[in-house]
Amino acid sequence: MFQSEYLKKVYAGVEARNPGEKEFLQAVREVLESLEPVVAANPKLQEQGVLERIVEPERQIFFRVSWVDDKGQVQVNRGYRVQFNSAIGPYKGGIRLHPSVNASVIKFLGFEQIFKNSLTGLPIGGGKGGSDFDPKGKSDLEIMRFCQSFMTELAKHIGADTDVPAGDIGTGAREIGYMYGQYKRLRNEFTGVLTGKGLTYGGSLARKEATGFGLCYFVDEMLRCMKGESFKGKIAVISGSGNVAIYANQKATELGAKVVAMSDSNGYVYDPNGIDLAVVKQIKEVERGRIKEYAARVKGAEYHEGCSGIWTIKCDIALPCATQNEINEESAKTLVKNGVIAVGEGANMPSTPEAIATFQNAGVLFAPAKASNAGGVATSALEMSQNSQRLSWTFEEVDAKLKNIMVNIFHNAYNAAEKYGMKGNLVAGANIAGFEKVADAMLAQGIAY
Ligand code: NDP
Ligand code: 2IT
Repeated sequence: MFQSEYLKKVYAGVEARNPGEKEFLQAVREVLESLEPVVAANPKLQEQGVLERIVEPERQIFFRVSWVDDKGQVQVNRGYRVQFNSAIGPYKGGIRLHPSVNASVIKFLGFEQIFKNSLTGLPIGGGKGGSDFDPKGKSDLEIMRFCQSFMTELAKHIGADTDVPAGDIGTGAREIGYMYGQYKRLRNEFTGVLTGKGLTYGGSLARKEATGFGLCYFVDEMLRCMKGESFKGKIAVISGSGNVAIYANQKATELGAKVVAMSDSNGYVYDPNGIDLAVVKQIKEVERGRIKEYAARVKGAEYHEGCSGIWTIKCDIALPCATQNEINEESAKTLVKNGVIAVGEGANMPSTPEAIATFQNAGVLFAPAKASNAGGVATSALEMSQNSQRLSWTFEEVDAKLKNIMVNIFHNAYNAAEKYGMKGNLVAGANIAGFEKVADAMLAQGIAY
């Protein structure tokens, strides 16, 4: 519970205004709890209503997306764009296409994006969008028609200096391509309005790899500085088998770990010899198939139905890279019992509050998503810079900048936690370090009376 009356009041206001939005409330509560010592030390935050302002999106756009399927039938989905905070730069954040998308999910993602984007050190504000459209089982033409219809409305609200969307669950290079084509048709303008673009039309080298690589750079630095350890010789388990999971696997393996399990929303595969990533890429990136097929193709691998079972596999390092709340208290306890030494969040909010407490109380190194998965959006900001310059940097240049950014985020989060008497608590440190820059900009820019 909150110590400060001010925080209590702010949180009660959020609850009253967003009833039943459990993911959004979960994300807000965690940040506000971390800010107790900051609020106590800076009375201006209360005087200027900074927290009441930061928990309310600047603008929310909910819209109808109608499109025609291959049978000629009209389908209707709901589109979302939440422009949460533009204090330090244009709104920036991905577009999620998944049937579970609703206002609570988009608002929790948009809210966390404010602090994550601030942590990157780059000038980007926070936003998020998406739709309850389910890309699974749809033809390429259906995906194209949906993306065009989605962008027909979204184009009215975004722009290279206003709001720059990107990928997230269900939105990869194919969807970004269709959306970019439609934006250009409508606006007659070739600008960096989306990131994660293809390399032939303004995309950045290393953006595809960035979230997974960045996660491993962060975890590597955390292991080194807080435990004198590294990925070398460690057993790792990575949930998911999408963009983040695949490139987390690649970098963890490069750094010397053996990744023995991956999953999707149906189940997980366990391969004691180490996952053969070329097979996963073929199934997931080329064929758009299910992870189950891995066990049919690779000798010695097993498939198990259900996704939470992946956390019962004994490992040193766990990298949840699928979705929110995928590690609950029970799974966290099992990981701890099996001797996990570090958990690095690749997905957004994959650990429940009880799971985080379980890890922290057991002395497990814990890298929170806002800090550890910021490499994706950081590289998106590097794509924006390249688009503005009309230049393309090499893979090595982008990758070196990404690594530097992730190492800095670790130290900023670590130092902020120490400064406020919570040494080693990277959850609090990331929330505080991300918040301080945004709060300073909000104070400087004043309030419109
Ligand atoms: P993808 O769509 O490429 O992959 C998502 C993966 O997670 C798939 O394996 C998917 O399985 C699985 N998954 C999705 N929903 C669920 C669910 N409800 N239960 C179990 N598994 C699920 O998305 P990304 O890899 O891009 O995103 C993964 C996570 O990383 C998300 O939390 C996202 O917000 C976060 N993230 C992404 C960034 C990026 O740059 N792409 C940047 C920072 C964070 P299935 O195929 O069965 O649906
Ligand atoms: O959650 C995230 O940070 C993303 N999905 C990436 C956002 C972006 O703008 O690259």
